[in-house]
Amino acid sequence: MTDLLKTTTGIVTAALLAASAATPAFAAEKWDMPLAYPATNFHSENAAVFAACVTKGTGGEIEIVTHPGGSLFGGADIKRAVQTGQVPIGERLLSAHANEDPLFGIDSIPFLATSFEDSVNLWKAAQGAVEEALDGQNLVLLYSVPWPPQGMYFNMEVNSVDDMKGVKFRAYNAATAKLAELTGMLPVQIEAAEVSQAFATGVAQSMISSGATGYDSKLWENVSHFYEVDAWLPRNSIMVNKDTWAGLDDATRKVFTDCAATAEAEGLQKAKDYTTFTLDGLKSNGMNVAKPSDKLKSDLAVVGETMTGEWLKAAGDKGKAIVDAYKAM
Ligand code: PCA
Repeated sequence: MTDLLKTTTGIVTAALLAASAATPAFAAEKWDMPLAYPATNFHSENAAVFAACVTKGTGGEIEIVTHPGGSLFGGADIKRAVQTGQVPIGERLLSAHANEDPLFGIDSIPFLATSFEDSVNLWKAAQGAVEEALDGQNLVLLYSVPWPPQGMYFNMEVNSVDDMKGVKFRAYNAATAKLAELTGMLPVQIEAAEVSQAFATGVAQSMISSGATGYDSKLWENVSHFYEVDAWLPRNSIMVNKDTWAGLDDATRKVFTDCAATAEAEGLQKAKDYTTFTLDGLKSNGMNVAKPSDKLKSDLAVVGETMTGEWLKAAGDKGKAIVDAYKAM
């Protein structure tokens, strides 16, 4: 290389470095994403894939970092953290906020939608109204994925609602607390991250949840029975702060919505796969996994009717329109 060329190369390199320091090709941002459930749970794995999709799609301009297990914010605080911009994005079980708007509890009405197929249809009927309610709270919904069907855990055989009287019951939202109340159990609100401890210490003796959360919490260490009552399939919703969203350009938003559409579809499939995997896991760890007796089923149906009536009353015309649209599908 001639001296002249060396010098020229040096000048060009220096100029490029100076330019990139002054005006970086992009302003890389790290987005912390709190998740309430353990890293090995399918929702958390799905969120990690979504995060990688956005990071890749934006060329690293926005790097989403997931924080599973309630390690950054506990489940109960995630929605507020996103609303107020403490974090730009997060995942939350929306039905736990039905006290703010009954529409958030649409996915926890007993025996309204009891299969994955029903859950998808109910969501189709409800999505617009739920998004509108979230918009009013400074939130933009990105995607939503159901949990497996909800069944009941007990540390004894249970064949009727009478058998449940006085049992200490772990609740995760208003609907589960109401169910406990109507069946004579004693509800206590506990996030999934604390479920193992609650059962180990006797604070809780029963809960309604998926095989997934029982499996994640190694519930076989403290309970013996899981009844597949298929009461409902609650959903996790992934939400972005609306002000943060407003600051994104169209191309970036498209990366988010494309990754979200993939995550919603793949999350649904993961939920189905995880249902079988975790129910098998409960069985192989010694639990009795069974369909409810006819008596238990009919007892719970009565409780379901009461709760459906109460929800329809609370949710008014908007709620009725969703349920009617769903039933017409
Ligand atoms: N697991 C979560 C919500 C619904 C579910 O299946 C929990 O028990 O907290």
